Amino acid sequence: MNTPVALPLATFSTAPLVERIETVLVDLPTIRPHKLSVATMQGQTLMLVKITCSDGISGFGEGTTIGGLAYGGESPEGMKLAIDTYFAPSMIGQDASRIQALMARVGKLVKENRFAKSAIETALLDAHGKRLGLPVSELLGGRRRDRLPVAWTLASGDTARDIAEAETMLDLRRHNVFKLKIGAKSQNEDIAHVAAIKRALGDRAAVRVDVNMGWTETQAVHGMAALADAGCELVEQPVASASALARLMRRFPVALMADESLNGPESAFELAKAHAADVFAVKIEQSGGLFGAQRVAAIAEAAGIELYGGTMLEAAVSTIASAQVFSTFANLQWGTELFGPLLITEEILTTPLDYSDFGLTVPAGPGLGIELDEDRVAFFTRNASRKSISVAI
Ligand code: MUC
Ligand code: MG
Repeated sequence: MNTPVALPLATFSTAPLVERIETVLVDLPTIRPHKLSVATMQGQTLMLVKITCSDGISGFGEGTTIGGLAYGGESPEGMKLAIDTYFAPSMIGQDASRIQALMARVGKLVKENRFAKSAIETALLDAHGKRLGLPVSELLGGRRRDRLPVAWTLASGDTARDIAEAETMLDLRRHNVFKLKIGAKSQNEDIAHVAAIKRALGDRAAVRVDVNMGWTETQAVHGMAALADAGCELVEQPVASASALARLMRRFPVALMADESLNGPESAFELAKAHAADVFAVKIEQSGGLFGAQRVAAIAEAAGIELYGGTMLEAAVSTIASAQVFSTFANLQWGTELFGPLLITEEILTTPLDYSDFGLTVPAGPGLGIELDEDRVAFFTRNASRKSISVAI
């Protein structure tokens, strides 16, 4: 029989420890008002977090919402407060390289706050990737693709302007899949808007809609039939309730996608059990992080549900964290909508992301593989006193 051997203490003493956690709010303008059924966005606020470790390595994470608290229970300001007050004290001094163990520790102390958890986990993965000289995708099991298709959202609120915007995107070869935000106007106006855009673009582009829970179930029955007739290929979260989603399934020749109903692996399991979606819009923030997003994808694959890489209209940090994990999915049948950085007027990276040929290149450098422009971030950081974190890497 083998005698158990105690591991030498030195094994643990060299582990990089979490030394400092800093958060800032960064307010950035959008290129135009972005109109959803829940809010009209004139800008986006990023909650950026920087984790510095005892080996001198640091990583960045990002949390965003849509229209402050209009979309869900977390706001950028709330994430900052939660991280400063509750996450940070529980993480300081802990091993930064045992990311799943550290997130489990945080999970015991912080029950909800999935968006803040996603930002923290991203920062830990960014740091660890830099430490090991590997992209985050490789820490998550390895990427299966280096490029991701990227849809664009038409949400100016004006049909002619949306058509002109789509034509520009097609000319630039930046996007050929368009998601239309509807649900704020009357249903007849919305259907006419979608039909006009699909008629103008024809076979040159795919048209999908996101109702952001704006319809009742009876409205959805009429609306989905009309959207299918108009040539729309997918309807995202037309109603709020998961049971209503299940009742709408397979009644119309148009795919049904869950977004707001999908809040991490447990909800993915419930939606799969109820046959409530053809497609899951996986988002790292709603999933509570990158590992959570992989668990959601695994449940979808087991249930025969197709996958789409969603966004909370994040800027570069969280967009690339999403890209790193989406690149590991076995299937990504509906592509992604990782266009957030393009909705913002400001470039906050030293080297811009590669959006070309209707897709986004997943960076190949260590960690997230991006570098923040310190001066640009400091300039847009909230507070006149410029109490910004250092963003140098
Ligand atoms: C959502 O509900 O999907 C994604 C694209 C967009 O314009 O809004 C987001 C949120
Ligand atoms: Mg949505």
